[in-house]
Amino acid sequence: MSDKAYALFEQQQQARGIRLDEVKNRLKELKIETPSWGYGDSGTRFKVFQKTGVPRNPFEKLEDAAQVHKVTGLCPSVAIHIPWDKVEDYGKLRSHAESLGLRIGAVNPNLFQDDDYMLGSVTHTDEAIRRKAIGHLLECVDIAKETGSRDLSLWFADGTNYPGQGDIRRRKRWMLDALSEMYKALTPDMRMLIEYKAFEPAFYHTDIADWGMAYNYAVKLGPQAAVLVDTGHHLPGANIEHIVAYLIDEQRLGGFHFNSYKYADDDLIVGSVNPYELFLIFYQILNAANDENAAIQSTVDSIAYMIDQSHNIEQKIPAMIRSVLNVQTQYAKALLIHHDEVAEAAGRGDVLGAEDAVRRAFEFDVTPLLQAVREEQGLPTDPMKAYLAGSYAQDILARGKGGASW
Ligand code: PSV
Ligand code: MN
Ligand code: MN
Repeated sequence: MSDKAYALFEQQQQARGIRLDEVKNRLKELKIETPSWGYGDSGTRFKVFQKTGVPRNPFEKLEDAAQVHKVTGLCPSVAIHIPWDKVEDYGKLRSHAESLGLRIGAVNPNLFQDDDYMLGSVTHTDEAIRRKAIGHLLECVDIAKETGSRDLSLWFADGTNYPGQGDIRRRKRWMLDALSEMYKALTPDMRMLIEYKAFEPAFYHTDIADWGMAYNYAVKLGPQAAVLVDTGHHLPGANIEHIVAYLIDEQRLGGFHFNSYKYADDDLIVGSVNPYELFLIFYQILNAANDENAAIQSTVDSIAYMIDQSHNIEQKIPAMIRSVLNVQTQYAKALLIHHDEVAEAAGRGDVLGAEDAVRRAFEFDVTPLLQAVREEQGLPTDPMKAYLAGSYAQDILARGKGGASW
């Protein structure tokens, strides 16, 4: 993209009263965490495809993640999943991350892959199994202390397939018991992010099925608990932006797991089918960032943006680069919304004018802006091209097949 294209873009935005210096600063501050499990082999319940060059251990997953950060400048932290990323010495894993210019991000417990958990983990009727599950949650808090992680992201597969299979109200209380025990173990700067999911793997009821249930647990637990919105976990037609705005206003939006889906949660590349939804999510966040209430601003500032995708058929590192670039693009577009214009039109009752003021920002091509920002940051102007032109993709083939998988 030429300087001419940027000059034109600048002129257009200045004429609209958009402060590009502020937009650029915000873009430089955007951080998106990538998941260790997005670099390993994964699949559907029908098959896990084994790819050549996939990382063989958590250390190599970090090395792959470092490549994404190197070309995008957007991804300085990596979420881990225990026991998939279990190592003997977490201090060593942390140092390895630091040597690559990264840090370890959210710690994700795994309460869904042990045979004991077939009928539930923290909501199992058998007390011994509930204890085992709580033990794992506490182990993850200890790991977070060693890795220096602020967030523990919690997703529970617990639920039932048939009416009568479980006592929903008793399970609700067991869930709260487990979360409360974990909450007490947190250090003051840690957070518990509670994820919800409408269905799958349980198909009749899921113990934390929607944002309201996650919110209720968070409120009962205390200020260090918040809701984690996984964009793929809603029933079709859900207005995710509304949920986002509501949770921010209640100061309980802790973070996102970004991905996209067409029919149901399937961890596809974020923004690949519904970029406007992603843009509208950022619209709500940026609208709240202007709130005069400092507590709301600080909620916005501490939102953890994370990718949660397992790439089945895609090349893993390019798929992750594509994902974070899609997030950056929609964020950049949302930064072009003129909030006063929207408010002014809405105040006049001008429905179409207000909608137009939001949508217009989405319609700008932000390529010249992103290229200018990358140039200022000393990053490649085309991160995907830069990665593909390098030798890393070739070099890792030496790892062979049969890498880490879930
Ligand atoms: C399962 O739906 C899931 O995709 C959840 O979103 C979790 O966050 C993720 O797996 C990792 O445990
Ligand atoms: Mn998730
Ligand atoms: Mn999911």
